[in-house]
Amino acid sequence: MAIAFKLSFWWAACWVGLLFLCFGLESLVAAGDGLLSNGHFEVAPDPNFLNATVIVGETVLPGWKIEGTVQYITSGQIRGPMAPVVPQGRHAVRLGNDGQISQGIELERGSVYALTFGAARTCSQLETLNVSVPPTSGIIDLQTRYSGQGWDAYAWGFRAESRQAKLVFSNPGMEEDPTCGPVIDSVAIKKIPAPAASNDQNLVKNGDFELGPWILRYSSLGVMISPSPYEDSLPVPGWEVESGKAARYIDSDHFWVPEGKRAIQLLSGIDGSIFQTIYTVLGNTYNLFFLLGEAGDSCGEPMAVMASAGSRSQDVNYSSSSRYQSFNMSFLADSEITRIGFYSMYYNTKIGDNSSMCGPVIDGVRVTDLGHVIASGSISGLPLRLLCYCANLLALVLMMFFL
Ligand SMILES: [Ca+2]
Repeated sequence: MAIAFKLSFWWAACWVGLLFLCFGLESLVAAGDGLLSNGHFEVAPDPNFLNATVIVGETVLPGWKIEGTVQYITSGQIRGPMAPVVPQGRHAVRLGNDGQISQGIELERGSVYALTFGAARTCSQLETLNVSVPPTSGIIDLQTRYSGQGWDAYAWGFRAESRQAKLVFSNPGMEEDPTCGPVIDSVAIKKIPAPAASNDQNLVKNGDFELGPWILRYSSLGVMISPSPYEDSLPVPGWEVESGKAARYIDSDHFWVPEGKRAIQLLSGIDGSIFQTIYTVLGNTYNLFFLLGEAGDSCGEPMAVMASAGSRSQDVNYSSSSRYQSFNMSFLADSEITRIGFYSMYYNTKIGDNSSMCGPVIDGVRVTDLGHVIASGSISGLPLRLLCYCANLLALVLMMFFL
């Protein structure tokens, strides 16, 4: 009798534990690297909670909480010029007026994370997408379509302020047609390790671009890196994107990458330039080394980049004789902080596909300190200040002699 009671007690305890576990999983998903819970939206809501395509009910879409007008999009279901694109699989969601989807995620407090998601605009050219993990938020500009497939994957970085957080996508726009608005698909997350500290061999952090956001495995579009105001939580650590356009983060599974598995492709001329600031010693000479290549994506030539370091800049042409070439450029530091930057000299598109943007690839960026070197390099290593001091001393002695 006592044994039977004990067994029933343990069974009951197990059931209660399981219930709590299920409830916890539904409301909060531990964010390992990869897709979020129902991040591809392929697990559909019960058809009884769909009014045509509009989702009716806050918690009927598995994994997500819904607010405002949110449509559940099925590939091929809506036809015509405003037909939304489904980036991956058969299903996606579209955020209409005041539309919002959210999911609880578990993070490591203080760590940097990058979200990757597919997004497309539908009706208006001015569509934007709000992404936030409170208290941090950002706006993704969907005005430019970088690929001819009608959608792009984007990355957005943030620093985790708490262990339990909420990821929110929302549509900040108000359209005449309440069902207009951005489409979202394939939401993934990746914890971004801190880049190794710069050293004498290389003052550039993450110069090989190996640290960066999750790349969707099925996608050959890379991931767009947009300008971000948060310097300490960049999706490609160390590297910032300037102006209003984006640069494309690419992987060796889908593109030619000069070194390792990741690199960056420059698009959009000066509007999509990337840069990094490094600490330098005033008056020292440095060498900037980098690899310039093509992505193997049938990009129309010519391709060239403008490389800059401090006040020095140089245009470098890509030659199709090899997949990539290496370049060196020396520069004199005229400040204790020097900006290293690259941008594409042309607005390239793919051969036979003017709607797909492409461009040169940068990888393996290294800056090394050469010390004090006279401009010609003929008195290599002799300290400039010592020379000036000797010249001044000689002038003083001569003056005293003649007076
Ligand atoms: Ca690389």
